[in-house]
Amino acid sequence: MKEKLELIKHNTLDAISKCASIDELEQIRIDIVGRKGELTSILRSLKDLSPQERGEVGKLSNVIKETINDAIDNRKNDVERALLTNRLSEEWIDVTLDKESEFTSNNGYLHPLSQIQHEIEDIFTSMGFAVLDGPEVETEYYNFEALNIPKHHPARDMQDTFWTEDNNLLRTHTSAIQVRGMEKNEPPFRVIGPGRVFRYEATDASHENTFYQVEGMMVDKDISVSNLIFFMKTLLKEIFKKEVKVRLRPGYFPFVEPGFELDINCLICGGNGCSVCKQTGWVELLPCGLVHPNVLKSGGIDPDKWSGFAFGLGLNRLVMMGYGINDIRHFQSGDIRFVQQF
Ligand code: FA5
Repeated sequence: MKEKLELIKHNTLDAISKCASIDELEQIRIDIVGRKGELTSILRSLKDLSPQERGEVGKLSNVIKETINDAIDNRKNDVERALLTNRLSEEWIDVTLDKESEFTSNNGYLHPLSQIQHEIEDIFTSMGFAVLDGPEVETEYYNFEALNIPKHHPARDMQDTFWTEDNNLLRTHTSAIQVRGMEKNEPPFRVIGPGRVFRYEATDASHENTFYQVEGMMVDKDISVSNLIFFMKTLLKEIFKKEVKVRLRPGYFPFVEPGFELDINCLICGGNGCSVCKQTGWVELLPCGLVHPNVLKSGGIDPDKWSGFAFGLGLNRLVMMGYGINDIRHFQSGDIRFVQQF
């Protein structure tokens, strides 16, 4: 009996040492020391032995059982460690790979309009503005009525509009985001709203039917034109990294009073006149003004307590000025040679 036990021990330890899988090790445990295992059956049959033999064999069986259990546990630890080391070496990522390597060179990059939008968001968030979003398909209310442009008002003709069959429209300007901003925020607040806008108009070197704007709005106590000019000048200085010649002239927008057109000296031709500035030397870039009391009212804000400024920056023209691009139609041309330059 003792030899039989020693043989089981020898064979089992040998099998354990060669085993490389957790499941197989568990199977060995079941087969040898489990409830119906080989060793357990021997222990059960001890009753047939003489009392002296029973004592010796019982003791030996228990020692062997313990040895086998320990060997299985140790081997399991070794196997688990080996599996983990394997995984670590297979799933290893080289975070130090340099930018120019094969891995990264085919990644996409941002369109110049997205780049400028992110830059403007950074400039304004650093001055305490929150960034808002709004839908591209808008209701008449948000695009016109809440902005003091009621039905049949001639100012609707200033922005040729794409209408949908259910009487909604493709927003003609990001000013619709102003209204949503007023509904969402209690004054005082400062928000900007970047986005794509659409107009039903003929295209030329400086006009597109689909272009980008960034709306801005600040509502606080005693806001004046000098607050407006400060923020506009800070923006242009940060964008162009130099002083740019600007001019402010009266402009009519029903949602501001007074309203202005801020033009910058054409950076394509240096002010001499070209197709982009329509030979005037100036490019209309940043209409702005003090928020009309009716607009504050439609946003649920008391115009006797609060005042504000708003602006609507045309992003395509801004990028054109920054890079000397002489035709706005390049932005949507889908020509990879154009976008690869930025
Ligand atoms: C507006 O859209 C007003 N919502 C701006 C505004 C906001 C005024 C807040 C006052 C207060 P306007 O239609 O001028 O205004 O457009 C604003 C800017 O968008 C223009 O200065 C120009 O840079 C750009 N823009 C307008 N039409 C086009 C077009 N067809 N193609 C490219 N850019 C355009």
